[in-house]
Amino acid sequence: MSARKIIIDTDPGQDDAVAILLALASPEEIDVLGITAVAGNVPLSLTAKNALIVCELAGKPNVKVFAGCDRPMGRMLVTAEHVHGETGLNGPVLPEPQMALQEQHGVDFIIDTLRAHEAGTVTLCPLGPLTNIATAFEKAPDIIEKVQEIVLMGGAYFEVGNITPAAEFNIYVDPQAADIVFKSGVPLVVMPLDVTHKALVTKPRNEAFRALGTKAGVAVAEMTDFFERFDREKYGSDGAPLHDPCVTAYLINPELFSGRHINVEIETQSELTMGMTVADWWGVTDRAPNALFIGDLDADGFFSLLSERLARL
Ligand SMILES: [Ca+2]
Repeated sequence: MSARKIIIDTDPGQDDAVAILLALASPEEIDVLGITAVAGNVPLSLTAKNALIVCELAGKPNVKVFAGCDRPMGRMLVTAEHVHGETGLNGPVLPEPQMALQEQHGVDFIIDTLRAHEAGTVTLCPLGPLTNIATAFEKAPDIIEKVQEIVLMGGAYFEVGNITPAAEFNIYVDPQAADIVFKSGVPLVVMPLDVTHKALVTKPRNEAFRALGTKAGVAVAEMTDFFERFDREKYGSDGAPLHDPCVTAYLINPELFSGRHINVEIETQSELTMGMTVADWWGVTDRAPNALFIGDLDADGFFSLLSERLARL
């Protein structure tokens, strides 16, 4: 089987960084056509720069990186420095990037790439708010039916919310964009908090990253050291959840994950529950399924895949 062509849409973010490293370390399964940055965890100027830093950390300076939208479609930008630090990549000391951003806007790159490829051959992998994807769909509706699949991190059902009591961060930041994507008809695979909170970097798992002794392995260990403090205080958990790498791990080995094909709708009206993913996990409505909503993973398999691949960088 040839490598799956993907566009990574991202707001790095330490866990985005690990997701990107995993993709770039896995050329047999994943062909990264480009990376588009979006405002989210930190403002766009930083997410775009961080995407460059991560490509260089991976030793892949030829990856094309584009800046996309700098704010959500209909709301003020909400960021998460309280989780990720001022730069979004706090933890390791990484050099200023030598690579330059591409001149084209990230949204136009998404549109042109889908138009240039045969239908059903390009997968979109959003790891942040869905602003770039929804903006591309609004600007060029002809591309929607060309998308093979969208595999995204966002939402929650059993874990409910992490930025408000009702909403997960990526969906909350741009619920309007999420609504467009979830109603688009494109096959969706969703990695909600329900599964990502099971991908915990425990101490032995973090030591395994550090023990790789490579630049990337040590940087990943230092990144998780940084945001682990936040999660330990907030959830009292054993370690930090690696949200976004669930997306790229799924592309490499979907058998690590299990879920249900269900209807998922986005709350866009109520301020109290804004950005909630209303997931019909129990099948209590007759609304048509629109997403494979993941609920569980083989955590040990996930972390051994991650260590094995990071060792290559
Ligand atoms: Ca992210």
